Amino acid sequence: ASSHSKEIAVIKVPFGLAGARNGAELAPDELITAGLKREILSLGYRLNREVRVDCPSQPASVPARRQTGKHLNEVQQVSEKVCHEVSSALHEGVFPLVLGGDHSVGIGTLAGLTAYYSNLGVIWFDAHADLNTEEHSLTGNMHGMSLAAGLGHSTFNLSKIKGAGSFINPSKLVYIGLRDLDQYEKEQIRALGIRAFTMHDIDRLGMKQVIDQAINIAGSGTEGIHVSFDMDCLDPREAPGVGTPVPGGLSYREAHFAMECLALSNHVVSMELVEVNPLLDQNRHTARLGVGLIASVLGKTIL
Ligand code: EXY
Ligand code: MN
Ligand code: MN
Ligand code: MN
Repeated sequence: ASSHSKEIAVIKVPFGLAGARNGAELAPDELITAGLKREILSLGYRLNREVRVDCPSQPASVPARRQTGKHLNEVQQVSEKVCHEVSSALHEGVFPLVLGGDHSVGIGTLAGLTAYYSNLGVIWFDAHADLNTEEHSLTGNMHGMSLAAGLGHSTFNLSKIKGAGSFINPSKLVYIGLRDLDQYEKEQIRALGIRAFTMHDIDRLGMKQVIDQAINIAGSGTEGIHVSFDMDCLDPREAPGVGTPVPGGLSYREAHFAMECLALSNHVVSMELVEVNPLLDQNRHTARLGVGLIASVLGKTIL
């Protein structure tokens, strides 16, 4: 599967229990309402299927001890279902497009990708590094632990998910848009040598240099690039409808330009878009922006 495979599986994951506030569970429907399917079809893709992963909305029990991550059981259930849907699509040659949900949905996406790919590049667009372990997290919110799970650093990690393959290689992982890191996450990025383009780097180098280097790192010698797109990478003036906004983010054109370059690279094999929060949005603005960014990754051009 790659972005030239003209079949897409839309995998909706209405799960928000691992975020900082309610609302991300409403995002998949909001993105559909904002015109996602129309965009996909007008780009010449076939909608192979539209799956809605059944997600718990109320915790089955009192939240687990903070040290285990809040709502661990629910995150684990959702991760296994998402893993199954993503890996099924890949095995059929269909491009998986995962619609979160909070960013804990990314654990299941990575699990499903590693079921199929053993050497995957990942570009993680985010204000945050999502590298906390249960032990180091200051909040216990598992949307801040997705990459620790993908790399195998947290207790709950890919090895606990039925069907997942091996961990993500940190040397093939690239961040874009970071600006809100916990001390432990900073230490981890340095210790692991993860390529991290912070907002400072984007200011200094410009998005063209940043995305070219990111594609080079994640796309050279790998089977393809997974784009994990947390909408809070954008500036809150562009994307107000996110659960954990941080000032000083990507502009509208920086984000679209990055997506357009990814499309031109022909290396993108899957995408997820997470953390849209319709309850905090203004006139569906953030959802519509998310749809536009997906269209750009799928090859929409201005002319
Ligand atoms: N680092 C903070 C935490 O661990 O709670 C904030 C994480 C926000 C995560 C958002 C989804 O990217
Ligand atoms: Mn995130
Ligand atoms: Mn984030
Ligand atoms: Mn290449």
